[in-house]
This record gives sequence, structure tokens and C-alpha cells, in this order.
Amino acid sequence: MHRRPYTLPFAGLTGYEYGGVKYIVIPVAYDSTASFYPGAREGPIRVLRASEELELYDPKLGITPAEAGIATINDPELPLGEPEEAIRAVEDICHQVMSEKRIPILLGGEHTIAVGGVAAAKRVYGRITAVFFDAHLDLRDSYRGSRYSHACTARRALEHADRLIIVGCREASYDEFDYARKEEKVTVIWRWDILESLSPLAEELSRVKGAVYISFDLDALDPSVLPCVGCPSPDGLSFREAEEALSTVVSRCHVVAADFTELSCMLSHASCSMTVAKLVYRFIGMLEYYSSAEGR
Ligand SMILES: [Mn+2]
Repeated sequence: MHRRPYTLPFAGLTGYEYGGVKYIVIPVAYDSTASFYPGAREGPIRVLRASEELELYDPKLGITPAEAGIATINDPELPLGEPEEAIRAVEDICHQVMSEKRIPILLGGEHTIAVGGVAAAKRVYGRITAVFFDAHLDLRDSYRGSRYSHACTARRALEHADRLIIVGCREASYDEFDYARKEEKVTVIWRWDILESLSPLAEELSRVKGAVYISFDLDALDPSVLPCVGCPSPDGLSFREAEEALSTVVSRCHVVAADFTELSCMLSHASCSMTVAKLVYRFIGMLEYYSSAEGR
């Protein structure tokens, strides 16, 4: 006998035939290497539950993003203690979705799942730029004995990405800082670089060619906006800054996949899952808004 509860659909959207949808939400209830607050595996279900309360019309964008078709697949069963296998499973699912020219939106779960997403994007699109939003550089080669720790996410993603832009960062070990400075493929746009304007990000993106994968570690946001993350860090992005930064990427680049990770439920706060649901839905709205404007 095999029992697995079916996941909730994002924004309560049911009734879509998988064949007709453009956006595939993939809940990834994976956490295995949390070093501060655990609980990220509860993140996806909380976001999906909150997303049922979203208004489907987005008055800021003036569109109904749901009309493009958003389907949610059942969360994959992942080997929690086997990070490499779990990442490979995420890669396989993303590869399938992207091979069908659909856009996977991963809901984490631990940030490490981004490695699977970036690897799949590389396989499908050939050249890939990863744009990471993160309070941390995550460029350690290994952390507490694991090369697949959440603290190594960007370093592992670099094994697949042609370029990596890390945005909103404000925490790093000296070794990571030094590595980022020396590694030609990496550009860091520190939190203090974008306090006044997002032009350093826009300028960097003007040099990007080919497909872009966005990884949004939710600790990029300020803890006053989103306290419930695995590894909070002060002086983060406001919700509006995050929106504008995402819009800066989406309006300039061909975004092929994204993840939103590290919502932790240990510090559960009623507004947190709704904040994430809203950010994800607005992001899908931006993709839709700019793709219809440019006929992508
Ligand atoms: Mn982080």
C-alpha cells in the first residue's frame, strides 16, 4: 500500500490540463542541511495554502497572471539524507518541464535545490546565467562536512552556470569574499550597492546573453518583511525593492526558471507564507507581462 497526500494547487488553480499551461509550480519539501533554523521542508505547503487566498487579478500589473495557466505538480519524494540524489531528482523534474518549453517555479525547501534547477537549465538552454538573490554568498566549497550544504549552493551552481550574479548580499566569510573577487564568472551586487538605485544590477544585466535562471533565497528580504527564514540577516530588501529587482531582471532577460526557497516554519508568523505567495504570484505576473509585451 502506498499513501501520499496530494499537494494543494498554487492559488487554488485546478482544472487545467497540464498540456495547456505555461507555468509549473513544483513544491520541493526538502531540507537536510539547515544550520540555524530548520523547517524549510514545511515551506511549500504553507505557501500553497496561503496562495489560495491570493486575488487572481493583479491591479499593479493590470493582468490576471493565472490566465496563462499555472499548474502545480505533486511534490516529488526526495531522499532527505542524500543531498546529491535529491538535487538530481529536482534536476530531472525541471529538465522535463523546461524541455516542454514551460517555466518551472520551484518552491523550497532548502536553497540547495537551486543547484538542480540551474543544472537542468544548462542542459536545456546551453548557456545559462544564474541570478541569485541572497543575503549570503553561499560560495563555500563545503560546510560542516557537506559539499551540498545550503551554504555551498552558489558554489555548486557555478559548476553548471556560465555566469553568476549574486544580488542583495550582506554576509560572507573572508574566503568566500576573496573567491568571489577572483572568480571571473561571479559578480556580487552587495546590498549597499543598491541602496539608492538598481542601476548596478541593470548595468550588469545588460551584458547577459542567453537564458537566465533566477534563484530567490528568501533571506534576501529584510527580516522585518519576512522573519521566517532559515538564516535571517538584517538590512535586507523591502518587498518593493525585491519586486523592482525581479522586474529589472524579467524585463531585460529571458528568464526560463526560478526558485523561491528557505521559508522556514520554525518561527512561523502568520504573514510570512502570504508574503511569499504574493511575491511568487507577482513574479509570474511579471514574466507574463513582459513576455506578452515582447511576444516571447
Ligand atoms: Mn541565504
